[in-house]
Amino acid sequence: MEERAVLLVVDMQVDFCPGGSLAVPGGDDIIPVINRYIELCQRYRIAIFASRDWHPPVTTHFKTYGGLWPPHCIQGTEGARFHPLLRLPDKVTVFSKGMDPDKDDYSTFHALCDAGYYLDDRLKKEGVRRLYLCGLATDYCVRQSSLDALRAGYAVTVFVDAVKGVDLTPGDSQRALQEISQAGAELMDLAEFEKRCLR
Ligand code: VGL
Repeated sequence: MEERAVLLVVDMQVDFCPGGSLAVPGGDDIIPVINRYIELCQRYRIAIFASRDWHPPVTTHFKTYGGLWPPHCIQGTEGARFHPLLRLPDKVTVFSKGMDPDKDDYSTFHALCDAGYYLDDRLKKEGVRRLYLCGLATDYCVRQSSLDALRAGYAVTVFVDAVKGVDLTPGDSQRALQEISQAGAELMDLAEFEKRCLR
């Protein structure tokens, strides 16, 4: 595979997994699959980026302050950590989002890395053309990030066996995948990705 690509592991945090304060049902079931994607990407020199929800304690994103959601992924708390079974490489680049107390923000395209770059700037700087996405939640952050990536001109692949959704309304995740696919993203599973790597 010659084109420059990045694997973006979206919001695989304690609070989004069973036991957490905004658990996506079965959110931790995808961890072994994501770990396999991470291994393959490392082998084929695809850089690994990880995004995280990183909220202040008071934000209009939370129910208590007028939003949709119970408090989750509050900066510096246990719930905001990456899931302990997730095997991110030591040199993973982390992008944080949701820091604005007055806004809902689901897209990793609004996230910042420690060095102060937005995701798009960082990808452009490194000449990346394709984004592989996996993680949580299909119908929120994965959806919004995929659509923003397509709009920004990237080729986008979503790993369908490594995402899970909230489904506040039943079927939201399925509809999100359809929307992402219709917008021009490729949907792929592990077997297909393994084949692509060997090409
Ligand atoms: C998310 C629900 C609430 C996400 C964030 O990152 O997908 N979902 N907050």
